[in-house]
Amino acid sequence: MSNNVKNDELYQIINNLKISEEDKSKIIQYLLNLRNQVINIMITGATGCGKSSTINALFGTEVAKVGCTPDPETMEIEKYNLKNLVLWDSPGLGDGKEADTRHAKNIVKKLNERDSNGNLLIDLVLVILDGSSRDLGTSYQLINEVIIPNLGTKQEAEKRLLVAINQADVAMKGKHWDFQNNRPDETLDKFLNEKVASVKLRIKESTGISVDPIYYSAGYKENGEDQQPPYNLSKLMYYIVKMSPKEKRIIIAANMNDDVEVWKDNDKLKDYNREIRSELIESIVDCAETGADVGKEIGSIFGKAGEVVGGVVGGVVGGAVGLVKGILGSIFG
Ligand SMILES: Nc1nc2c(ncn2[C@@H]2O[C@H](COP(=O)(O)OP(=O)(O)O)[C@@H](O)[C@H]2O)c(=O)[nH]1
Ligand SMILES: [Mg+2]
Repeated sequence: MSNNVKNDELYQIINNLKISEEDKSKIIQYLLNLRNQVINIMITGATGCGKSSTINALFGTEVAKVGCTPDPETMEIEKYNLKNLVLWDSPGLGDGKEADTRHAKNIVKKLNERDSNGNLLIDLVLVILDGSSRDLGTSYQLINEVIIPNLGTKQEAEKRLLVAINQADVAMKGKHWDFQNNRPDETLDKFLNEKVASVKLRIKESTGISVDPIYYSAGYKENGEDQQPPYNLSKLMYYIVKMSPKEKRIIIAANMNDDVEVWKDNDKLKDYNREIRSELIESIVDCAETGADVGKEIGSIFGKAGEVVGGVVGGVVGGAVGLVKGILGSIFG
């Protein structure tokens, strides 16, 4: 019964759109079919690089425990089941020879796993690097020797690998971070961009694979006292959305953190929140195979709640995320 109620809600929203009946039913069909789709993302990197913090920032708090090393006995990959989204949190290298061998083996196995349809299970691998660390040797080893050789062809590898440098705020030991505005000053920005370039180069030289690394900060929370919101989290989310299979992108939206604070502070190279919104709308229009004019109409529901916040943050990843999650939540239950 509850399912019927939820469906009614969805139908109502779609029905109110000023689009053809045919397009309405196409969209509803596409969204309902998504119930049978699951997106799988692997998140890996050295212990302490900020995997748990990143997961919590992206998808809402209380998902992963921060500052916890996985059980050294089992060393299992941690699995987080969200709404049709599965996160595989796996320790990278640097925990000692024996542990490293086990971690590598687990990662290789997971990367080669296939779902019941025979497709590769992992849609996207996010490798997180600790931006405050001078020695990224084990991270390069993880990327170049463990992950990339198990991502398939060059093309497949480039499509499925996202490298992100975390802890941008403490990359220069806390210096050159503008705490007032929660962003790096010019010196730190330059330093981080050089780091991005050098990571890109090291991967390219070793494997021939071209990645487009970004830097960000997952932020931190300590006992509810000392707090710092993330920086460039929308940029990270934009890359995640863009690199995910088109038909599954909307699932990510259904799981985004609805705390507006986390999406506020980003570099100005792009309006990432707006870009995410466009990507999502485009994915619905494309996957449902509706007319081109439909995008604008969908945009009108996606945009509405954004205005409530007073235009501080636009698009889905602003205030609208709550509304969109509401709509999508009615699909994914
Ligand atoms: N300053 C700062 N600290 C961070 C950031 N991300 C994570 N941390 C801290 O780094 C430590 C390890 O983070 P955690 O998420 O548990 O790393 P994991 O082992 O990879 O899951 C924790 O104390 C976090 O609060 C960040 O962007 N900036
Ligand atoms: Mg962790």
